Amino acid sequence: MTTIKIKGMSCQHCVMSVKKVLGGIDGVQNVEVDLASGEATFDATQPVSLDMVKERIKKAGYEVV
Ligand SMILES: [Cu+2]
Repeated sequence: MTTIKIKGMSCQHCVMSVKKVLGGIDGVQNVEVDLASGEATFDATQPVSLDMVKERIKKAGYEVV
């Protein structure tokens, strides 16, 4: 399981947006996003580039810290 910390989420809508972004990445499954801690966890069924994850989160308006 991979855990990343995301900055900029302020409500459930943000959580859904981040979930959608992560869930749209090839090989990413079981995405969970916690608003209170700002943490997102997911399982990767194939190697997932963290740089790519950061880029996509950024495009959605949030930041991986
Ligand atoms: Cu929001």
